[in-house]
Amino acid sequence: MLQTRTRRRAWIAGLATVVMAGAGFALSTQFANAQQSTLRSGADALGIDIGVAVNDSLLQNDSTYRNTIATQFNSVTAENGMKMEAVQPSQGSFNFSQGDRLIAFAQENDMSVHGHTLVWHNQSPGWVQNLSGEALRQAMEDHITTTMNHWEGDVATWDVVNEVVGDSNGQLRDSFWLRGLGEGYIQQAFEYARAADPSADLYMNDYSIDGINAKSDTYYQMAQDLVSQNLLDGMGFQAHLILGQVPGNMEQNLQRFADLGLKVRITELDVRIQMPASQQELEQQAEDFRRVVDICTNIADCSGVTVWGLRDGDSWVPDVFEGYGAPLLYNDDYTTKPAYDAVLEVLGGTPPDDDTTPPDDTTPPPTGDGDCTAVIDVVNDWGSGWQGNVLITAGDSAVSGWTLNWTWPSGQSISSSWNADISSSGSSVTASDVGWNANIAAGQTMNAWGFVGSGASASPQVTCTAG
Ligand code: 9MR
Repeated sequence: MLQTRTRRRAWIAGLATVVMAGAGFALSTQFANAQQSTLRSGADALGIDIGVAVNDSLLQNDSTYRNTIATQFNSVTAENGMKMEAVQPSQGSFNFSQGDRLIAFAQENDMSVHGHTLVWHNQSPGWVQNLSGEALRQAMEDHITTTMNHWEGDVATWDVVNEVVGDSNGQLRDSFWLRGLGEGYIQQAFEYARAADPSADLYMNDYSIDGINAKSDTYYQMAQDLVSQNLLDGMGFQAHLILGQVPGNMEQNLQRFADLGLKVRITELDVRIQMPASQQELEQQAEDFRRVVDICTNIADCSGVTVWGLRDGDSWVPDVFEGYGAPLLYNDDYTTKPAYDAVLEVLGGTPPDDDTTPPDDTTPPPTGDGDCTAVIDVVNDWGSGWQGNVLITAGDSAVSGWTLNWTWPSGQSISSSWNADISSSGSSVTASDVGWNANIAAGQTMNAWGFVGSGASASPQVTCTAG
C-alpha cells in the first residue's frame, strides 16, 4: 500500500478513528475543543509533523498511551523497534514484528512514520560487527534493501545513517562500519537506500549538531556532496538538549541545510533537567521547547518535530545522564507539563487554562529597568576549549532587558552560544537577551545563557546594562 510523500492533513478522519478506538479513555472535553486543544490539530493546520518516539511494549499494553499518542501526534518513530538488532538479530533472519505493529497503529490513526534507523554503530547485532570488507558491504546492502522493501510506501522518511560523525574535530566516527568499509560507506548506504525505495525521503541524523560547530560543519559538507548526487533529501537534528541551552544559532544552522534544498527535521527532542526539577526549571523548559518548535515553524522546509518519548518516565535520559530527568512533555500520570502548553501555543493551539480568567494573585511581569551585575562561570574546560555559563543578577529593582560587555584578556573567542544575541569586534564582546530571558526579578540571579569558548578559559569583568 503506497503512501505519498506529501503530508497527511486528514485530521478529522484521524480524530474519528480515535473516537471509535478510544473506549475507556476520557476525551470528551478535549473533543469539545478539539481544534484548539491538541498538538496534532495545530501541526496539521501548519502542514508539519508533530511526532513521538514510541515504545513497543507500551504500545501493546497501555491503552491510555496509545490513545494519547493517536490524539496528540500525527507522526511516530520506533524508539527501538526498527533498529538493526531488532530487525535482523541473526544474519538473514528478519523480524519485522515491532515495526509492523507501529505501522498498523499509524495507519489506523492516519499518522506518518519516520524510519529509524538503517546504519548505526549502536544496537547493531554482534554478527554484523564481526564482518569486514566485502562481507560487511554485502550485509549493509542486504539490510537496507530488505528492510526498505518490506516497508516500502509505509515509511515516508528514513534515517539512513545515524551518528556517523564523532564528537571531536568533526571527524567521521570510528565505528565498525568505518573501519570495515572505509569512508565511502556513507554514500554507498544512500545509494542502496535510494534504489530500495525511491519514494522515501532519505535523511542523515545526529546529536550535538543543533548549532553551528565542527560536527555540524562536517555534515554540511557531506550534505552538499550527497545533494549534488541526488542521494539526500533531509537532515535530522536530534536536539537532546540541556535545560537553558538551545543553541543561539540553531535557526541559522537549520536554515543553511534547508538552503541546500533539504528538508530539515528535529528528530529526537528532549530537554533534560538536573533533578529534582523546580517549577522555575519546568517553566524554563517550556521556553526551550517553545523556541525549538518555533524554529521549525520559521523554516519553510522544516518537515516537523519529534519528541523522544511521551512521558518523563518513558525517557532514556535518567539511565544515561545520572541525576538528570524530566525531559519530555508529559508527567507519568499523563497530565501535561508547562512544556506541552508551550508547544501547543507555538503550533497555534490554546492551552486549556487560557480559556479561564487568570487567578487574582497572578504576578505581573517585571517591568523595571534596574541595575544588574553579571559573571562568567567556567563550568567545563577541556584544554582546547571551555564552556562558560553567564549568571546575571538583578539589583534592587527588576530588570526587563540586559546588555553585557566585556573584553577578552588573551585572545579568547566564542565558537558557539545559546540564548543570547552576540556581536564581537576584536576582543570586545556584546551580548544581549533574546526576549524570553529578558526579565529578572529584583535580587534574583538567572543562569541566563552560555557559550563554548576557544582559547584558555577566562572570567573577565563583565559590565551589565539593564533596559
Ligand atoms: O531511546 C533509546 C533507548 O531506549 C535505547 O536504549 C538507546 C540505545 O542506544 O537508544 C535510545 O535512542 C537513541 C536513538 O536511537 C539515537 N539517538 C540517541 C537516542 C538516545 O540514546
